Amino acid sequence: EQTIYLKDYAPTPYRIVSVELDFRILEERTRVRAQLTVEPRPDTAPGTPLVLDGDDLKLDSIALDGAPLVLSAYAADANSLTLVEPPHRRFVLETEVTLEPASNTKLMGLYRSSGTWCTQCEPEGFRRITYYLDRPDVLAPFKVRMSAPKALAPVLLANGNLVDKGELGDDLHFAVWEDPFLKPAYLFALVAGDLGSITDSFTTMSGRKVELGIYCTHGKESECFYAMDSLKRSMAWDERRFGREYDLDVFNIVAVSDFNFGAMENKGLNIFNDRLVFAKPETATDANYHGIERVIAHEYFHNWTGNRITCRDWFQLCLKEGLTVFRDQEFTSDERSRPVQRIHDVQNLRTSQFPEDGGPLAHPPRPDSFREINNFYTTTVYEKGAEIVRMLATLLGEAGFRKAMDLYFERHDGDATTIEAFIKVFEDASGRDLSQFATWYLQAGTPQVGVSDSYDAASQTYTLTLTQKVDPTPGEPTKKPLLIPVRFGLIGPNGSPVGWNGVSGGTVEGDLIVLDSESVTLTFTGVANKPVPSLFRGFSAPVKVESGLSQDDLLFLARHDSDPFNRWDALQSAATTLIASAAQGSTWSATDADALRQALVDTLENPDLDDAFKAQAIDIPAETVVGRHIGKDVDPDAVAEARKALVTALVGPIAEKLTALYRDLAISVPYSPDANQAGRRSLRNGLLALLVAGSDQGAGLAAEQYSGATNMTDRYAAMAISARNWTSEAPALLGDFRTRFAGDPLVFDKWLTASAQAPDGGVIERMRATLAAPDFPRTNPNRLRSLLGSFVMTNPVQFTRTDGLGFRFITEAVVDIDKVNPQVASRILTGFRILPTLEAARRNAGLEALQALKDQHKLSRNVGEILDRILA
Ligand code: B3K
Ligand code: ZN
Repeated sequence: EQTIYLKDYAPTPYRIVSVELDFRILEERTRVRAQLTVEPRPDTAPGTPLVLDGDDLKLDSIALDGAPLVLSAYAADANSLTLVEPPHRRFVLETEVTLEPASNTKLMGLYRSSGTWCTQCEPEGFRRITYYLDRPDVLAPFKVRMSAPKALAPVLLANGNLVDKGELGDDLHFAVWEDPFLKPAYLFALVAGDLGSITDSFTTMSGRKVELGIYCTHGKESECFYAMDSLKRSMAWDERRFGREYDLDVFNIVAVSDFNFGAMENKGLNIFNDRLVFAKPETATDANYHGIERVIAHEYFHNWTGNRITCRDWFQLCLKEGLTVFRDQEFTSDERSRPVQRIHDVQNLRTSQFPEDGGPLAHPPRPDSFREINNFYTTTVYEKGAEIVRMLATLLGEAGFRKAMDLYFERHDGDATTIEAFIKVFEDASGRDLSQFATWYLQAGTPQVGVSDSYDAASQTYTLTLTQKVDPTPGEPTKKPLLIPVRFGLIGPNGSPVGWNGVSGGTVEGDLIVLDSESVTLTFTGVANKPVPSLFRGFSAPVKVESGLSQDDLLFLARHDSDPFNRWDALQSAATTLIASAAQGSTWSATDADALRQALVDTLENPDLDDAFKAQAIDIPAETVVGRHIGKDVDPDAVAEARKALVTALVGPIAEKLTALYRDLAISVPYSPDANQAGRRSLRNGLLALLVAGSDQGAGLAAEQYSGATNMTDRYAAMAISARNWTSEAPALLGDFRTRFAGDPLVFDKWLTASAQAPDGGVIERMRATLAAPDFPRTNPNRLRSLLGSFVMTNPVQFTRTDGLGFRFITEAVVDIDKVNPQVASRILTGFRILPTLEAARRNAGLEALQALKDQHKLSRNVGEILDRILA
């Protein structure tokens, strides 16, 4: 298998001046004619071959400047088209290919989803549509003509503006779309189908009116309004916060049900997985509404960070993705609660990115080699990438960050650029040397920060030592120290901040310590009392902190820290430590449990905290988080047992109080997805989770909530909590849910997820039966991920069974899925990254299953790469 290296980057010898595409869509097949105006670059030697990418293509005809090419002038196969000696001047290359979109199960290129023709081109799908220089640094204006049977496809959409349309004979019609903005092929999109729609408009800050449309299956129109509202709020926010205005006259979104990931930012024509568009209270949860708002915003924000400024090559993916995730996180923080959003994002980072960064699949946010680029759309590129941008914002301050972003847009609009250029912009705008900071992009692994301190009352001196280290990751045995921004405060014995009058030994800028070497010792003078340090406020860097704080100090911070994130984090650490030590054979003292319980009660009873925050505060860390904290020789059964025991110890004495609170939090007004109501529901469901796991009355309460629920948030929570605790009611609730919502695929996904999380020994048998049912939609990514993705990522007890049944269930499923859709298969396989953390028997069972997969099957490049990296 071929590895691609960043160091081999070179621009193409030819540029594509313009693109004209003609799609003749018929029921069975689609003919694609491409006219590419091509020109050699000034320094290209005459006679240099032109090599276009293809994937699974068959050339029907080829002409140059209107004349058919003789056989000796070119070579064509499924994966490339070479002009042996193209003219040394501008010329027009015309090719024709025939596609069969209905049999395209990889869902890359042109395919059909429930009858609708649609495309996905990022990163390398355009080459499945026509021969092309399919790479992000080849930018061209596109004109697209399409014709299709009117009955099958009354709606014809592509990027840019509609410039012509009309009727043809034989019940066909056509449309012509022109996109005036230069773009790489990965942003190309086309949709043809029989779709319903809702429309609206947005007037930009300079007064231009933009027509907005959301297209969907007929009958689903009324479920698109929340997405439309999110879109308009996103457009307004990007103007306010970043001065970015939309640039075309139309912005369309299409919802399709077969899609490899969340959504795609094609210029002026975003295509969405329908789970991130459709919402109504009876079938969508608060989390679904939240997700829709976030992803609609994310794709819209790509118009500037991704489309107007794109990536030079795929190694730079983080340039657009990390930055755009940062932007969508900021949007949600401004629209909802900032601390709650921050906790949410950090929780996500810790449950998915930290495990990736600490295991066999670790890679830098800007990797320098890959075999299959689709395997690098990872949480490291996206979420760690966003943390890096957030650190830049922290270092530069709000005004400094905005100034740098303005310069980025001004300097690079229209470019396909690099991480280096991005960093340079921040250096130029701030006057700071960011060369050490840039290491965050180039080095894998989560830094571990150690803390030690001492206080000398006589001299009123406080000394704080911070150290950093990063464990080796695949291919990177040694690590460089990073520049780590540590936002901090010192808290005195009475809970209020302690000041100082001088500090030496390192760089402190206001409330920011710049940790830029392996060890920094700061000496603060004029410190009146022995403080407790509150470090990494707002999670100012994506690191693991070994704070060395006692349970007492943690619970002190949980009560007194002025930083809400650290209050939450202190509770999480306190609980994680207790569960982890119990899972490793020690027991917590009754005092520890009492103190933690009291801290939880104080949090619940604090009138100054909002419900959504309280819900996060009482959320006892998941088994996977504790397992990660333990790090090696993990026995997931022991972790699950210890967690359950702690919840039981915490809840036991206050079960009545929690039940009363749970009852008080019921909502009597009609459902609304707004942050306040959602926060109240999440607190109530958080209490339910505690009661089900830790008391006898919980299971009954959940069953009662399930039957009485008037919205999906409450109904799903009741069912999922019951399933995760495998209560005696769980099978009945799952059964009812399945029939109650039969026929709604997105609700079926919820059932699949909850089913896959059941910790009982029968879960694998039940999943096998589900998959084997003749009507199981085995080519739909949402269904497969809901069942198998949830199982590998959130059911460690059954997935990592010592007898290997869980591992083999997954490898067998991966073999089948790989034949249909390699991207989905390889994503599911990444669940095996957990192996190095497990105790030997489980680890070996997992390795055996992987080795059998490797030895016995011919696998796609996608799956092969992941497999080899985990086995390495
Ligand atoms: N840019 C797309 C992701 C494409 C994934 C290809 N495997 C959606 C997004 O990040 O916004
Ligand atoms: Zn993105």
